[in-house]
Amino acid sequence: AGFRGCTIWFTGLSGAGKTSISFGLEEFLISKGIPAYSLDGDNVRTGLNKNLGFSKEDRQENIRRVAEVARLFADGGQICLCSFISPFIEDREMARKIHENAKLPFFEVFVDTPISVCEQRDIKGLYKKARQGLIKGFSGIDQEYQKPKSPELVVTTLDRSVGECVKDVISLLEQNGII
Ligand code: GGZ
Repeated sequence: AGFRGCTIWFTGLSGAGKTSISFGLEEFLISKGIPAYSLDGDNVRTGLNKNLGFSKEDRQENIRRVAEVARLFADGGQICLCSFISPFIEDREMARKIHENAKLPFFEVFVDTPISVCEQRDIKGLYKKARQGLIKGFSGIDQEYQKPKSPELVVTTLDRSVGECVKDVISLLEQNGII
């Protein structure tokens, strides 16, 4: 068989820690000689998906395109790390289906950080703006975030370092024979 790619799909609120965990994991994998690449709003919404906003329809199209790109990366032998809020169960199921149809492993990881903590951190000041009504349709504030019902892994971040969270995902990959 040999090494085949896969996709790890991080879902969670803005500021939950998805991208930090993804970058930490990417660094670990690369250091072991395992090809990995991270996709997130910062590198996808500025280019490929710059014509998309945050309505339910646009988020769905965002997730669809990202899932197709991830499938290509995974098919090319990479571990593709996707960090998107992806607030709707139906859209995450679509991403999963796209991988299942291509017989590529797909792992949904719920980065479970309470909204109160995300809002307290408010790294980019977006929660404040959402509360003020300056941003409409913000996930967890005035648009829904649907928690995963049966993700492959739940990572809690409260009182834990990024390194500890990364280890949780490494264990998942080991248990599934990916690494
Ligand atoms: C949620 C928003 C919004 C709204 C801008 N709702 O913390 P961030 O800044 O860096 O991550 C958020 C990012 C979300 O993009 P995604 O592509 O992950 O979303 S989705 O999967 O739902 O399509 C946030 C910023 O964009 N942002 N407006 N209204 N997040």
